[in-house]
Amino acid sequence: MVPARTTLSSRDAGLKRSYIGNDSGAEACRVCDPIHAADMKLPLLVCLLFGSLVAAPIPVLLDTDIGTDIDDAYALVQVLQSPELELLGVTTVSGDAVARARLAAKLLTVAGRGEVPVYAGISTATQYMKQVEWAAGFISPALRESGGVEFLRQQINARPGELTLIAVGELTNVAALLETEPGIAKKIKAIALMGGSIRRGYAPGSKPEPEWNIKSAAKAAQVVFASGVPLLVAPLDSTADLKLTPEWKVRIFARGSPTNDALAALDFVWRHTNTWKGENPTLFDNLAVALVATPGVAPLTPLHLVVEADGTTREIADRPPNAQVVLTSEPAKFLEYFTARLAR
Ligand SMILES: [Ca+2]
Repeated sequence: MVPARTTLSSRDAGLKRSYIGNDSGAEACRVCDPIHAADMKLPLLVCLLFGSLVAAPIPVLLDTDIGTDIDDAYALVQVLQSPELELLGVTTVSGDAVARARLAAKLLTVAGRGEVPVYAGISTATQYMKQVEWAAGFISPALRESGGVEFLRQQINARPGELTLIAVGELTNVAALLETEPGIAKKIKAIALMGGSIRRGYAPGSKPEPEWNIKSAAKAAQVVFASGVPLLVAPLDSTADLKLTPEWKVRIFARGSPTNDALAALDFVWRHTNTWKGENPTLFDNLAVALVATPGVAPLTPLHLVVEADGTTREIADRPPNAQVVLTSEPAKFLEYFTARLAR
């Protein structure tokens, strides 16, 4: 990885501090567990001091196109398996957003988190989304078949400046949110998104090319990149080589939990029906989740990015940064991080 250090704005610096606090918090939790504390013969006072340093989980909203590529299903479980994060709700976008919401709600229920609100957002033209059949007919009091953008708006207004939005589909819902209320951008702590292609494309060594999430709704992406909300961006540069090959999946599926059994079923459906003949999941969206849960998981480079009408993302050298971007990654290191979380 290129250890590019970032020049953080005061707002970004606050974001960074809170993330670092949560990293240390996980360790502090273990230390202050009564059983382990007794083993370690730590005085109670030390534990109390550590306890005071434990940061609250980071409240997040997940906006997803779960049901087409498989990385979204893994990303939803990844959020649940990240103790640094508090999932306030899920919204869905593109294709049949209602069917996607049904899928997210069922997966959450299998995971024992059926109380998490799931709202369908904006639907668009029909897409391949065979996984949604796994959740056909699913109903839940937490599932709403419309109102995704309004749900996001209400959540953000209820806690201005506190919520991070993790956006791992096209940016249609997010742009609609930003356009629904003047000034709401300033109330969003950050948007972590998977999208773009800055210095390479899908294949190693290839030239940049319009990336799916951006090109599917380029105007929406333009709204987001011009919004002034601090952006954490995971483009193809750092995600396209994150291949979840069978040896990693064996570790995840051998966990034997109902959640991972569900992932195995969804992975199988995806593997044998996806229209682009993908064999191994690419963990595109999962780096965006990790950037929020675990700052430092990948190096950030401050860039000013603009979105062209065709979905090309271009860096402009002489403008102030509008995004912290991950340009490189170490696949084996990330896959170990990811697999350990899902297999725990
Ligand atoms: Ca996605």
